[in-house]
Amino acid sequence: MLAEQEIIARFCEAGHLVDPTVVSYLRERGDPALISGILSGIRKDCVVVLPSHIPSLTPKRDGIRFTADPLLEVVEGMEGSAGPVRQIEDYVSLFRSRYDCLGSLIRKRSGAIPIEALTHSSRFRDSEVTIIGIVIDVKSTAKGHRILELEDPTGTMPVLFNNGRDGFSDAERIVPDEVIGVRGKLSPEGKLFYADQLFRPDVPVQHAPYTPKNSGKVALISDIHFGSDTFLQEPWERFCDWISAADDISYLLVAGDLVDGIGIYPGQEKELTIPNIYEQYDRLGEMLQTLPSSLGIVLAPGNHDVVRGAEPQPVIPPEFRSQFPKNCTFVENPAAVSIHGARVLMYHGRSIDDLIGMIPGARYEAPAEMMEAMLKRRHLAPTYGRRTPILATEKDRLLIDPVPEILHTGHVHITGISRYRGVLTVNAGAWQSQTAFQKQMNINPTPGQAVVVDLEQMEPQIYDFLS
Ligand code: D5M
Ligand code: FE
Ligand code: ZN
Repeated sequence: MLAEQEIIARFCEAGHLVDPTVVSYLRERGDPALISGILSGIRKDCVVVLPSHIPSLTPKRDGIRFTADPLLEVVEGMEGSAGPVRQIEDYVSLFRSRYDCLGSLIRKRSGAIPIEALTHSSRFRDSEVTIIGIVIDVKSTAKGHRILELEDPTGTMPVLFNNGRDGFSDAERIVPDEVIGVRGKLSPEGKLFYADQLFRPDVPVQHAPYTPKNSGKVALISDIHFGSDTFLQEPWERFCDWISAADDISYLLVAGDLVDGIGIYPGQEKELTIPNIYEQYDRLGEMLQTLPSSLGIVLAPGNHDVVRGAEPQPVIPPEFRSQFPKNCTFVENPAAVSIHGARVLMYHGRSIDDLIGMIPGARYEAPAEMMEAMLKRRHLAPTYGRRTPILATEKDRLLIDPVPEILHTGHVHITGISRYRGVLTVNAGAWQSQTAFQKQMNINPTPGQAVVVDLEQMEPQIYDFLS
């Protein structure tokens, strides 16, 4: 096991600074010989050792690309794939599929043993080992250490992270139902696993986003909330006029809460200008008819839309789509669309409320940090049973696999952008001003903004239509 300080010191002694990505790579590999190998290949006058100096960190693309026509392709979450509500027993296959996929991502970087091999024999009693499992429970002890119960298909094991250890802040951010690997040792009496190091499935450090050539720009928005009395008609119209004139924008993606819906919260009828759900969609469709027919529009549902709330959410059904123009493509929540080969993972973002409630220091004003939390866990909604309803499906549909070029969410009504290991994360704001509820909760939205991404450069830009 290599500590961060130890790695930095080794490079420092040799007269170099070292990039944090290289440090985290070396921590994960845990092999001191690797540092010597790297140092022997570095020129003496090199100031900072970067990922590009290390052959095994050369950029690699993840997954299959779809670079042929059509230019817009729904890769996951096309109409009909969400499936019906299933039996409660299907949660077993949901979590098994989560463990298998995310566990194998961790296993690629760190050999692991089954929990059963630790509990049923004394062979590994004195050695450092890695176990991988789903966190079935996690809490802090009276002394501020972190204790959790880890489960794999062979057994369960209580795991302790000491708060005096290097990297404890990562352990503080462990949430229920995420899949992690822990490296450490079993206690002498065999009842507790002392963890030194935490592995998350994460985005590979060498992940290289695909940037299509001559692909133009895509506008990312969310949460139109059409039909609500707080819908911002004028900023919306300014946006529509602007995008109609913007020849370089080829696609408009909307990450859910297309309309305000009916009966979503108690007393909602008093806050609606259009109290009929068919009419909400019809009027929205008519507005979208005014946009150029050459603009490809992708529409996903959110928790205010007419479909079931449990995720994956199906596409908006045909009976609500009659007024939408032909250039609209309806997708599920979540969905992955490929635009000229660049993958955009669209997710409404209900789990952001849950993550903010569980991760120390998380704030509504910085939603992109929660998107990074999703990417580290390679899961859009890691925790089951809080505010994000998740359906029992045979395969876990909320996994982040493969890694997208862009992760596009909404829901919290606050714009936020970041880049994590080459993935651009965009939480798009809303077209609804602060609601009475948000005022009570002290949530201050940033409405009337669109984020435009140049796909060739992967550069985002915020456009404000509020005034
Ligand atoms: O959610 C917009 C934001 O406001 C999101 O962060 C959740 C929060 N919100 C809104 N209504 C509620 C209720 N009733 N309980 C808890 N949190 C809420 P939206 O999906 O647009 O309603
Ligand atoms: Fe919303
Ligand atoms: Zn929402």
